[in-house]
Amino acid sequence: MSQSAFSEIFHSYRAAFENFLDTQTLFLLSKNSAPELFEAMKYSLMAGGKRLRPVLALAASGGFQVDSKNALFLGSSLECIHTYSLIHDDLPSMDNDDFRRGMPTLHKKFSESTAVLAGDALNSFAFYFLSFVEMENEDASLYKDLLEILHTGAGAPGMVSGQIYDLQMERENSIYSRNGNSEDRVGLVQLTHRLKTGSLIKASLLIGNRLRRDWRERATSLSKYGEDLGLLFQITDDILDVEGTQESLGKTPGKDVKAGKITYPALFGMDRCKEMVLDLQKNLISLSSEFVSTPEETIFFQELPIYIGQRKN
Ligand code: GRG
Repeated sequence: MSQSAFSEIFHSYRAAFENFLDTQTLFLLSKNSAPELFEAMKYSLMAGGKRLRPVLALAASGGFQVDSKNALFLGSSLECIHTYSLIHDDLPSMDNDDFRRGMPTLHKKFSESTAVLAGDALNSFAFYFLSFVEMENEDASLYKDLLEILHTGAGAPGMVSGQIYDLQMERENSIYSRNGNSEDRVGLVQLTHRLKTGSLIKASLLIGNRLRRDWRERATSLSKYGEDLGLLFQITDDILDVEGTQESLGKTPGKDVKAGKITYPALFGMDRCKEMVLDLQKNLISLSSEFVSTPEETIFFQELPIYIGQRKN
């Protein structure tokens, strides 16, 4: 197994999604939005992220072995949610960031009110895009399940509550460091990570998987894989915040430390965090054997944890 075979698969999924975004998704956004709103959404969507969530949905749905149009619509939903969360997270009332994906943040480029509204619109488009998924066979619970997975990952049960905990931790950090015992702090950081970042990553896998006929058999192990992958992603993100540069990250590094956030490196130290990365990678590789069924899936899901743990942005 090699990272280059993985890289080829990842890039082919990503290229398919970029093409879909350019042709289908942007067309639907522009057709249904005021010009300034469209320009703002397009600015952030097309700023060039890794497209990890659409790639995960495509991979979990079976890649190109099946008709990928449905998975690409799901990818559009996920990328719209992800982009809206970054736009809102960067606002002065939240993380107050000037750079994202190597470019000025949306509220810096346009205005704060436009950034709030572009985020709102992207969130709503995400749910609209589910309506373009075509039902195959008689699958009466398909749309209910897609809506539920997206809401659970992106909404109050997932990402939005994670963001609230994150802001709360930042606000109350001095209280926690003075009064909270270390178990409370570890618990809160784990919960925040699981919800803020992990829940949308897990939802990306589960929503793609829901397109398959054998979705029921794979859901439990894929869900465990998604949880560990989310944790791996976030610990790596915390490490990058300490070790990364503005150039490689495309955003301001060192913000967590400056804000006095209780992160994984702050709690456990860098050495232990790097060990955790290795442990999670091993565990993920072993978990993947519970659900993969083709050589392409084996390469993708075994090598993905290495890619996530070694990423530079
Ligand atoms: C505003 C409701 C709301 C939620 C915000 C996602 C999030 C919650 C905040 C972003 C803060 C942050 C940097 C979290 C770390 C994990 C993360 C989501 C990183 C960015 O994701 P990537 O690396 O970004 O996939 P690209 O640019 O590659 O798409």
